[in-house]
Amino acid sequence: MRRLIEKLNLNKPVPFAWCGLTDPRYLEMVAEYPFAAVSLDMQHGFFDEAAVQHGIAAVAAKGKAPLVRIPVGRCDTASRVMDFGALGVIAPMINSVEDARAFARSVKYVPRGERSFGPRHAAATYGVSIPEYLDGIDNASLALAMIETREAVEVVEEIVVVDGIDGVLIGPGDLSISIRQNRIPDVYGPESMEAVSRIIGACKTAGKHAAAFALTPEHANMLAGLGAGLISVGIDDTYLDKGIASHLNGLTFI
Ligand code: 3PY
Ligand code: MG
Repeated sequence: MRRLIEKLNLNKPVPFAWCGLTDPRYLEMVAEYPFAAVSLDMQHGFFDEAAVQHGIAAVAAKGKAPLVRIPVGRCDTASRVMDFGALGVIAPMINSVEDARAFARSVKYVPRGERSFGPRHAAATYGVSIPEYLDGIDNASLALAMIETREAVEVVEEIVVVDGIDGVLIGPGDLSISIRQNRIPDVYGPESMEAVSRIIGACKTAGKHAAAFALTPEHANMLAGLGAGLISVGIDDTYLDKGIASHLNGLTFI
């Protein structure tokens, strides 16, 4: 388990899974696929704190990095899921430098932040001592600020340089809603692509990670080509739809 405390290698694009369904056995099965990480969604998925605790343990037990998307504005939850053993936190709707600073402070310990001391469960998750955990976690953990509004794109260069922010994660649905002022998302549609390039460019310039959400392999490949490093591919619905559909497609009697 010790190797998980090491930073994810994001020098080349890697896929990660995006889960809103909470059953730990399901999460173990997802984690067995070649994903570098599995993210557990408390914003739009079913994860509450108890489910996140069990989900983190299930993902870590499979040797994959557990990431958690917290609800909007919940820096207290960011610290808590780190204490449960998350290796990264994804914060939705980071729209300003102030939002980014508050988020980063909740994920990192002093001197970079103000995460409160309570790491015994997290250290145990990785089979390391508390001093080892305290020594390694701020470097290993990922504080990813979601950039998903026009307002955020306008200050993305300032957000990415905030100390403790390890990178950003593009939320293409909300980004398109904000840019087009239309509640029906146009994920990676033409009106979003200038913002997407600007976000990835800002990360490259600052030496921070560019992560992104994708529903299809086509979008994931496009993002890898633009220089994104950590790219989610699909969600529970698509994992299940494609799997079930492929079984039913083979039947001769329906
Ligand atoms: C978005 O596309 O807005 C997201 O937050 C992805 O879940
Ligand atoms: Mg969103």
